Amino acid sequence: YTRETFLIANWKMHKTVEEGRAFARELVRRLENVSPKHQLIICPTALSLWAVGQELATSPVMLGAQNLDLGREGALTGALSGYLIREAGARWVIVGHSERRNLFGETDALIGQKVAQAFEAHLRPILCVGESLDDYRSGQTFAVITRQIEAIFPYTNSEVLKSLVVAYEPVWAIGSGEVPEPKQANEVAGLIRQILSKQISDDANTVPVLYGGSVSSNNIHQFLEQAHIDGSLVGGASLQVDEFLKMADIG
Ligand code: G2H
Repeated sequence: YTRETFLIANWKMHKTVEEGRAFARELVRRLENVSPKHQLIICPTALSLWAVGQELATSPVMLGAQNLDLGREGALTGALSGYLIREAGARWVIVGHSERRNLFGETDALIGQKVAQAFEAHLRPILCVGESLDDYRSGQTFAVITRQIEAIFPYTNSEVLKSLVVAYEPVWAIGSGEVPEPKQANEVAGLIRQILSKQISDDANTVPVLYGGSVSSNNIHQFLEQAHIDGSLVGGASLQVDEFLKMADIG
């Protein structure tokens, strides 16, 4: 099976509009005459989406948001719909990042609805799943991942599910400098595809599954060489253009 491969920058709550713009401008300049071997996506803060998108417009680099809220438009103070995100130039959106789950109290059910809303707004969702340290230590990894993936099934049909991207991010590996054994991450990525196959059978073989959590240019290749892993979602190491290009194998 051939699958798309990705390098996705999740800037989290970093970079002002001007800093985001400067990064994008530099990235576009460095990518002139280069055809990247992965699809590159930058996910800045919602505030910088438009400005960063303008800089990226003439390049192959795509734009993504880090979150979306339910609804299209209406009396929802502080909320941002998929529709507005799409209008601002994004084609992708991260859904269910562990920081959204743990720090903002997002439940499996809400995340399922957000995935559905993303599809409705013509955004491709990057669904994040991952077990906590306690889950990991008590051997619950597979059970937790299964629950998190299956939670989106009631809200999505098999047609849209084919264009899902999943990022496996063990919570204990996020921003900690600790990473799982690449083989172990590969096994979970395989499991993710197996769970998806219950819903979309063979099409699960074309759903990209990424690894995320303390990835940098020092360790990315050991993950990318795994059969079930199709790229990476990167936080801290995605904030510098040099490091980002290094991870993409572009000097
Ligand atoms: C995991 C990852 C990006 P970091 O959250 O989503 O962040 O690479 O900083 O661990």
